Amino acid sequence: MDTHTIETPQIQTEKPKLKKPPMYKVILLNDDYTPMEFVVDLLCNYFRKSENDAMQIMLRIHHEGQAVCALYPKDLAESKVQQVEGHCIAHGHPLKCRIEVDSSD
Ligand code: TYC
Repeated sequence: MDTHTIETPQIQTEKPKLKKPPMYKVILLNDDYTPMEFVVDLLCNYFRKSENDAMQIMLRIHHEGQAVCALYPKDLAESKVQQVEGHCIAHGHPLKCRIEVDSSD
């Protein structure tokens, strides 16, 4: 054994790569039956949109078939979908929404 060897402490120079938790898009889908006014109210009440933004989003869904309404961590996105669909069912409207992982970063 070499008694003169001095152990140099290992210093971590690289930053630990901390990954942010993935975010999920809540996407509302178009249908032919849910009234436009109901969708606007829903966007204001469940997604805290202004009346103006809610109207624009509702029209985008109506014309393009769907639109992203919000980004949340997975558990919040899932519970938002449940709340929104529950509200629609309670009022007899077929509006559906889904979530999709946001792969933009
Ligand atoms: N297309 C519906 C109508 O003409 C309106 C609508 C908009 C429905 C958005 C669902 O997610 C929706 N009454």
